[in-house]
Amino acid sequence: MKRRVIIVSMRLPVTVTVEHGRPTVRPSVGGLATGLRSVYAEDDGVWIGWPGRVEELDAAEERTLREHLAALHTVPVYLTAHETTVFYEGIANGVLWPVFHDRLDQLPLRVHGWDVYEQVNARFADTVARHYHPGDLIWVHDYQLLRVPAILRELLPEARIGFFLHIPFPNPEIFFALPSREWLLRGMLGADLIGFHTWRFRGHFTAAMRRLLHLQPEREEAMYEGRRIQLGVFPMGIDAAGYAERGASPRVLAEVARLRSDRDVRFLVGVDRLDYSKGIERRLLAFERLLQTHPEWSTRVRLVQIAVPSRAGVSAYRRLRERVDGLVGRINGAFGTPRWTPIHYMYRSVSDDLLVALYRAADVMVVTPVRDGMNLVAKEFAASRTDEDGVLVLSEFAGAAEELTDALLVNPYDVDGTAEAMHRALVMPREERHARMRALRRVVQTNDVARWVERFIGALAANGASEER
Ligand code: GDG
Repeated sequence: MKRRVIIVSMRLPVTVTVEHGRPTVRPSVGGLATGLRSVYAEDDGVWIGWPGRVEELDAAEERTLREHLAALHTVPVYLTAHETTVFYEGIANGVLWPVFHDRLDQLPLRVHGWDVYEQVNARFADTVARHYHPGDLIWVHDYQLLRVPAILRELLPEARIGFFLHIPFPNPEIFFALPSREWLLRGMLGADLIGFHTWRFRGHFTAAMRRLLHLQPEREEAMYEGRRIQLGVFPMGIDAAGYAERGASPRVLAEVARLRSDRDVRFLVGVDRLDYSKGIERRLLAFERLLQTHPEWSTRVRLVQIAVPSRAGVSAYRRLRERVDGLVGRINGAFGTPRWTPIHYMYRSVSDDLLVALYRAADVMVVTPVRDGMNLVAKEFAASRTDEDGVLVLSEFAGAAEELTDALLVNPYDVDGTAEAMHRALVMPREERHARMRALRRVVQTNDVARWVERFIGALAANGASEER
């Protein structure tokens, strides 16, 4: 029998806008929303999350918003302005994000706000409890909600609770820097199933359990407070068929033709949120190095870098933006000519069609994060390439590297080595490009987002039976 699923994530899969006091709600098309639509929208399930900052609404407007959201099977959890600052920007994005991405240098000197973190997590858990019917499966997502499983376990001792971490779980030596490390770990352990993108992250997690809680977890499960907890590896996929269809559509191909109107200029493409985990600065330096060491590429190659504005309320992100602006200006100033600009830099998001057109136009896609849970951009690139062409340069430090072994794998800290990989990708013979791309496409097609959802829900519903690949 199919069981109802309650999804719990920081953000709802909708975009809310308020114009002239009238709230409107549109479903968003992100990977998670697409993959999970089949479980929350079609089977009477529900998705609980934050609709984003909505202006102050009066009671009638709030009711309208709630009705719109209910029609999309979603339930809002609101944050006050103070909570947005302390919980979301302060703790989640200012403390947990850097630590989980190995960036202790980004930690504020004094960390405070754990009480607000607990308070917001408790509100999420309360909302879940209000919508819960016995037999439902609860699936909690990500680092903003690490305490939700434990709070829910108190409220609903019998419930089946799954937790998936979308970002890396760091090496315990780094995790231990968190003042509230034990409390956070115990938060996750409220779940019956804890999922990670990779074997490595799961290994870090079990090591932290051993050293901090003196537990003896096995590789795939652990006993904790008399309960058996499954520890699973579920590398997230994408809507591969959707990207293939868009990639082959006449609109996108027309855009590709416009982008590639100058046949003599080769294209490198990078697409990231502007985040220090994405390795954008070293990528720009590697591109500069390519122009220095291989001057034959001068005027014959360009890097199109999309940097999507992100977390501008956190000072580390504002500083990063200034550094990237400076680097782009310096490199273009040093190498540009009246008819050629080496780096085309866009600090904004682009439409889905333009995004896929860039994937299709790229001779080389450069995905070089210094740390990344998975990285869906790398997978979307491969899925879009129905022409079976294009080379992926991929960081060893992206979770995706465990699966996409036919990419040119690079160490993003090795700027010279990354520059050489860019060169190698640009001169790679056609046969080799096709062979590698075919292999990449097989992986993303087989392990798509629908399969990811099936595997996680299957393991959660299986009452403890292991669902390892
Ligand atoms: C977290 C983890 C993990 C980007 N620019 C535009 C645009 N995008 C879309 C991409 C892709 C998504 O945003 C970015 O996903 P990533 O996986 O690359 O990165 P994070 O946002 O950091 O996601 C990550 C992921 O969670 C899932 O578990 O893989 O490691 O950090 O889907 O297509 N979309 C459009 N315009 C843009 O300009 N339309």
